[in-house]
Amino acid sequence: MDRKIALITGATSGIGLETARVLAQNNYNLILTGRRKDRLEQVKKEIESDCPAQVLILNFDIRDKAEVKNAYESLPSDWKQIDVLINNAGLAAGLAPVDSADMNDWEQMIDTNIKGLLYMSQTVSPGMIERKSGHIVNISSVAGKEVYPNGSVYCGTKHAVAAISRTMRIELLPSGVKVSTVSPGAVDTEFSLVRFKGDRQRADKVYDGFTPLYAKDIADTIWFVLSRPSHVNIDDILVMPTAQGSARDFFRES
Ligand code: NDP
Ligand code: 8X3
Repeated sequence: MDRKIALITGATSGIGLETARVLAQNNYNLILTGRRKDRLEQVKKEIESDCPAQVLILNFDIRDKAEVKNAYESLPSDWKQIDVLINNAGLAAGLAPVDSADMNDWEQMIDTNIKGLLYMSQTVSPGMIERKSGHIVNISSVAGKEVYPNGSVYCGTKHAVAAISRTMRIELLPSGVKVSTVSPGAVDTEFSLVRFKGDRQRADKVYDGFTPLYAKDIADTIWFVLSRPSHVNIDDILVMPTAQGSARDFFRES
């Protein structure tokens, strides 16, 4: 295969889906993951009909470490030589203070955003280390740099992603494997619909009165990070909508 291989977690919507489209146009074959199998099949069909990329889908829940390992083991051996891992799968569940938030939401965010990312990294990085080549891109957030009320655990998970990324960057120095963090502000994806458990009105209000980022903006940023020369590592990049100045400051046209 002369195309490189990228594994993107959470490729059924939003940032992961757009990143799949961008990388397919830039000489990558893709391994796409997520829980919604029908969507994965749809994306595979779309990408393979649009460009010469090959797409392999892995349908599993990233919170389950046995499923993560089994999914990787099910890959044909040449597909196990993953050049790029995009740790993108993640979510916010709820928006509530510590004294009354739903503990199940906490479990879901911690298990997905932190533990899922770790399971994927431990599964894929040994091959990269052995080959002395590879790039891991972790999707954190402005919430990995700042906090906001009612977002303690989501912010906590994204601070953890930032800390894990910085640690892995140092651990992987001898192997030459790159580690980058991409930290977006508000991106109009299914993120808020998931956070508010299907409440479309509440989700839409998040993006009211200003132009948010779109998934393609972050996919293009990821491509920028990946396409630097071999001696350049983008350690961390914060990308915000022009109308957003911090996790809490937005300029909204009324
Ligand atoms: P979406 O909800 O559109 O996409 C989230 C993706 O994560 C989906 O493909 C979903 O797939 C996958 N996912 C969620 N839980 C699991 C799970 N348990 N197992 C496997 N896959 C899972 O949101 P975004 O594209 O916005 O989010 C992508 C990343 O970007 C997240 O890490 C998010 O925290 C981060 N981010 C988002 C921002 C925003 O404003 N949108 C800003 C900053 C960071 P499926 O449901 O099919 O399993
Ligand atoms: C998503 C952006 O500000 O809702 O990471 O936490 S925010």
